[in-house]
Amino acid sequence: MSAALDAQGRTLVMGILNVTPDSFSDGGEWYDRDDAVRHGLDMVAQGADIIDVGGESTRPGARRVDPAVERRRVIPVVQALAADGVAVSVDTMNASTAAAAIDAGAVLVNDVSGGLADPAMDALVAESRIRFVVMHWRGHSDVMTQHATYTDVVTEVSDALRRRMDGLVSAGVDPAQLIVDPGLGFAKDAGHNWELLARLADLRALGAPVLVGASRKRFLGALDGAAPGDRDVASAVVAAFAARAGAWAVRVHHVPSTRSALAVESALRAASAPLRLVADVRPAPLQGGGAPAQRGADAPPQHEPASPVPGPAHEPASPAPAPADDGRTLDA
Ligand code: PMM
Repeated sequence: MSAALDAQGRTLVMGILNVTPDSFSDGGEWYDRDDAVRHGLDMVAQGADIIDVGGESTRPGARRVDPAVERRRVIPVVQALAADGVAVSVDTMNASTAAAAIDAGAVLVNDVSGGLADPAMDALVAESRIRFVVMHWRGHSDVMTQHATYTDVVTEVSDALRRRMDGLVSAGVDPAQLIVDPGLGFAKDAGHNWELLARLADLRALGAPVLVGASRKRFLGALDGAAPGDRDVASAVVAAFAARAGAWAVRVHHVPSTRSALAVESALRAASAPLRLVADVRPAPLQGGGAPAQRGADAPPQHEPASPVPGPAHEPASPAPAPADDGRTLDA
């Protein structure tokens, strides 16, 4: 399993490379092989850790693409990037395309159906030992909006991901191969997406790294009417919040703004760590009325979830200074 996919003390950046004529944001832009390879290398130079190459649009209403056509689109791009030392992921629901991409050097299979669309996918993942993204999915793009009904979206997505992980493990997959993704926008309306983002840390209880794909999606445009190409600031802000919730990686179109946002989150976390440490080891000072000080809404959020689950090692990127014994506490 590729070391390039190990969290390096920070949330990783997966750059999106759609070799399609019709993806919702960048359809047609990287349809030519050389343009696609150049864009992939540019994203790496901008700080992408992984390049996710896809040949089938999954925008709402999209029609399926013949796997042979998909392979013609993606395999030469996967091959060229992998030969250049890039960690390549292939965004496909087809086991035949995934197998060809693995042969061409891909180190990760990103299946938006989590293995549900192609009955041959589980066995391929088990045999190849490839890392595999299990995204929450309720049906193909032409019907998915009909399935956007939930009583408790976070619990239902979490339970469905758990069932899919169990299915893959029964097929012989090592749990360490798996990465989970809530599938924002896939059979989810804007409210569902926001709820999932708000409770992203809950998904870490599944025990697998969490990938988040919010970039340029419609629910971000709904905030202010921005067109897909004008949603990178909103996408970067979501990336920072996802990192704060412990996301392993974010899947994005615009790498520079994402890296900036993640750097801000990382610096803030590093700066808040000593304060938290001081507050945690000292008895809470009494306030005027004698009540213990509260860790209320103003307190820095706990970065790690309550349950100890594997995931990104969210140590500060730079070593945090030792806690200053200067009387600073959260209440100061
Ligand atoms: N979203 C799209 C495509 N692939 N893969 C994962 N793992 N998660 C996502 O949210 C996701 C995905 C939507 O299409 P795009 O490539 O145009 O963003």
